[in-house]
Amino acid sequence: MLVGWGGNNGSTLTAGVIANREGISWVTKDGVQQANYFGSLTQASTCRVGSFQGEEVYAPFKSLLPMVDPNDIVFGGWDINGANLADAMSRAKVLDIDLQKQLRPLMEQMVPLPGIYDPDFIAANQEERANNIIKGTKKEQLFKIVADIREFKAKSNVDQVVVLWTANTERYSDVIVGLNDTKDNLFKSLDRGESEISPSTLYAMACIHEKVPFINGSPQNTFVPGVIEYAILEDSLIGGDDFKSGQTKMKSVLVDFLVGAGIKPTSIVSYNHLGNNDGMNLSAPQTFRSKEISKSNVVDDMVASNAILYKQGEHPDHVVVIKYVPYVGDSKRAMDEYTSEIFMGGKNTIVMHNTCEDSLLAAPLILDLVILAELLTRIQMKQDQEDKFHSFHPVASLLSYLTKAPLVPPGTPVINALAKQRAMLENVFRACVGLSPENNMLMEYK
Ligand code: NAI
Ligand code: DG6
Repeated sequence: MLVGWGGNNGSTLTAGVIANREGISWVTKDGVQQANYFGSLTQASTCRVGSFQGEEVYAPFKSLLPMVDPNDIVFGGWDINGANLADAMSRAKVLDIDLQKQLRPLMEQMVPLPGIYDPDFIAANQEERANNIIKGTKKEQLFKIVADIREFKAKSNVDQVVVLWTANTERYSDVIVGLNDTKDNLFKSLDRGESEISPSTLYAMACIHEKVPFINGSPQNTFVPGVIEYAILEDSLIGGDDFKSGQTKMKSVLVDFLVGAGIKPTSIVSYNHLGNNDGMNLSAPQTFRSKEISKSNVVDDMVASNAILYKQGEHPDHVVVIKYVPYVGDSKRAMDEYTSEIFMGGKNTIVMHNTCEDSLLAAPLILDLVILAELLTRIQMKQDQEDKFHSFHPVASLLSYLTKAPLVPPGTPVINALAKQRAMLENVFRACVGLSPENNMLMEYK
């Protein structure tokens, strides 16, 4: 169930999964295009499983462990706008028209449930869109979401529901002692109808209540301390924050490479412009601030790893700019300049320009997050001294590869370097099938 189902990401993912399931192809000016899952870690990447007679052997990532097949996913969800998914797809202007025409009859009947709308948390420019909303107090809104989840599960007959937030970026909630700092205070605040409880926090609480995994694909602090405590007490999976689709993914590779090579990045300047509804919402200072925070902390672990290059507390200049340019629509432009100090006082400047449909990058990540979250609820572990198996910690740090600001259990290091994040996932999966972690020593050839 997607929160923000009728948005660009929600409609693009739904369309993409249906197109794959139905084996749809469509005509473009470059020829016939077949539906695929490019960009999805689970569906389109492979893992090395060993070597045989000098040949490296790779297996599809999705075949390592029993994972949900996208064809078996039933979509549902909420949106504060009542457009059906066919109209939402056409409003998004992401997919080719020949594909849209084929998908329309399969998507017209899909209509989002009313969502929780609070104009204080998203940009004022979203007001016109809000025509499908849940009325009532905060507590009534939360329990309407609970009822929606139960009804969806019963009607669709699925084994498990996973909820993922791909709705508009909210402003940060204030974290205040007595308000949302503990689970008990959060519930008391809910009873009082405190205005500082955001819609995304209400959806998260409803999911924890139902023990349904909840993933936050946007940058805001949905997971205030009271929510994290609630999830831990209920052992209900939460993951986030903010899909890591393009610019940040490059950053978490490039800076890792530079710092790992003994080169010192001293200035990182990242510009974006885009013209979709996400860009319009981010044009307000408070929502932009949420995104600025999640995009800015992504090199901290790499910088901290090299005390030869950086003194204690030293950090490269890091600036993030996002501008709304309606004409470019979903086709986001990301421009980055990395300046580094090299040998003997020299300077090295790398400049990158990336143009891509933002939602075509994000949709496969959503699929991965949902499939992996469901899988993580089925894996159990125990250490030598423990007598019983238990689930992983409910704060799902294993989803870090897919998020810009990985949510990790309290007291756990945050890893942003992309290769380390992938290795964590891959090695845990290998362990589940009795393979040792990939150490890249290649001792068999030494
Ligand atoms: P969008 O604006 O097209 O879609 C968001 C949808 O959420 C809209 O249909 C809106 O009506 C709905 N909505 C807003 N508040 C809601 C609420 N409280 N309950 C239910 N529905 C609500 O945006 P898009 O492009 O789909 O992006 C979605 C989110 O994903 C944004 O927060 C964006 O920042 C984040 N994101 C997107 C990435 C990408 O590459 N596309 C990458 C990283 C994050
Ligand atoms: C402009 O920054 C819009 C955002 O929603 C981004 O598209 C999104 O956060 C993706 O960011 P990145 O850094 O992963 O490309």
